[in-house]
Amino acid sequence: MSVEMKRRSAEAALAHVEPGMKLGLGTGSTADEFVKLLGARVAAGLDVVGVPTSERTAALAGSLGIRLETLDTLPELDLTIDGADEIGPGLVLVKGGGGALLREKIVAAASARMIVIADKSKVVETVGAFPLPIEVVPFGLGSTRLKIERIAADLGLAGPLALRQGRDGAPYLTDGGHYILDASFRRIPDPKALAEALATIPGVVEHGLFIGLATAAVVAGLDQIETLHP
Ligand code: ABF
Repeated sequence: MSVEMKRRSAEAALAHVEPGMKLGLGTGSTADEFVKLLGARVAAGLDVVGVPTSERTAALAGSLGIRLETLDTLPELDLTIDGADEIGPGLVLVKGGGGALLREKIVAAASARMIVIADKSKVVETVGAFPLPIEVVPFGLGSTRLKIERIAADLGLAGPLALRQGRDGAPYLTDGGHYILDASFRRIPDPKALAEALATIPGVVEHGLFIGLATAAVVAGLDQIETLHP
């Protein structure tokens, strides 16, 4: 997606921000566009406070003068704006390509509303073409991987689980110090069943299926912006 389309989607979401709001700030290149636009509004006098979903977003938002808090001081937020890797029917999302899924989900769950910003290419009929990020504890990786393969097989899903690598060739570490397995199931016809099954595995910290969290998605096409609802 062009930066221009990301910006237009972010601009449309910015229209939902009101003075005094407590905002969840997403992660990723589209969320970055939102944070930059928000920073400009804050510089012009808008009074809001943000809770970032990653160290990366915290650094960007802080550099733009956006006042930041945590969920310890602000346990309930008004609105979270975040990107997505896939947007399926009912606004079931796949997220976590940027590695921030755990904090993104905690922040989204703490928010009264979540608006997803994306371009039209992220909208899919069935989620799963984008490999599903599954955040796992490093301890017991082999056992956790086997359990994921087995519960997936029970649901008729199969595909490689790739341990995400960092730039240095070592396993990628999330902000929480966990690994990510990227599961290439290609199609996930029943995301709810998979989400429930993954939640039963002790070594799985979280997964990138966001179900029942997004309240709207602002999707930028080439020449129009569409708002989707669950
Ligand atoms: C975050 O950023 C993630 O959950 C998702 O993986 C990613 C989308 O990135 P981009 O906006 O750069 O496509 O929202």
